[in-house]
Amino acid sequence: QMAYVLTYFPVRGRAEAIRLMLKDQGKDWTEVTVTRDMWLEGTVKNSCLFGQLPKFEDGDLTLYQSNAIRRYLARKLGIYGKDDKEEAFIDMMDDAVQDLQNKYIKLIYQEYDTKKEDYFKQLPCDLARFEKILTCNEGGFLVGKQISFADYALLLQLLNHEVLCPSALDNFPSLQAYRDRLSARPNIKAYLESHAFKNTPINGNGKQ
Ligand code: 0HH
Repeated sequence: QMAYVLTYFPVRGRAEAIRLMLKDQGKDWTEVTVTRDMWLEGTVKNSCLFGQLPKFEDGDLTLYQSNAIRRYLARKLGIYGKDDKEEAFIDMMDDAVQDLQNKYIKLIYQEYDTKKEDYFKQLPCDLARFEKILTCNEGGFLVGKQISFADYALLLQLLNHEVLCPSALDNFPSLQAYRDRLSARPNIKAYLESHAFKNTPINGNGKQ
């Protein structure tokens, strides 16, 4: 079987949920790193279907759009629920995580110096929703009894938010337990402790 190829910038950004999923599922891939200079030259950008990265290749299949890539791999690796109903719930949860991620990205790239206090005020309200979901689901994951692609996205958002605001999870015992449990999965633990993860900035503008 040919190796997967993931092409992205030297940041965690929109590739990290793909990387974390592949690591946890024990899959190898080749990482192609595009630097700022390579990107600004224009040839790579022009070759991308929507002029953006990440790009993901599986043999002769080339995909763009990080969430399409995540769902493709989730289907292929069997981490997209056990039936149609779970699949729909996983989509719903993932969309909710995306809502949080979009707020985070807006803060980091557009409002970091002006709206941080407002963001910190709103954050407990957003996290409380996930706290409740995880408290109510005895399976230990967002949906059902097995990890899904949405869990990797939520774990990364929790880790990113703790960097932004170290006390973010203070009043959320279920979120803390979830963060600890997922971070302790052997492949995830090794990855989170790796040079590759630790030395890759979260965002492209140096803010975190
Ligand atoms: N909906 C798409 C997806 O989810 C959005 C992709 C996207 O926004 O896949 N790609 C951005 C990079 S993500 C992109 O290609 C943010 C990371 C920033 C790191 C930048 C490093 C230096 C780049 C000069 N942006 C480049 C562009 O649009 O030209």
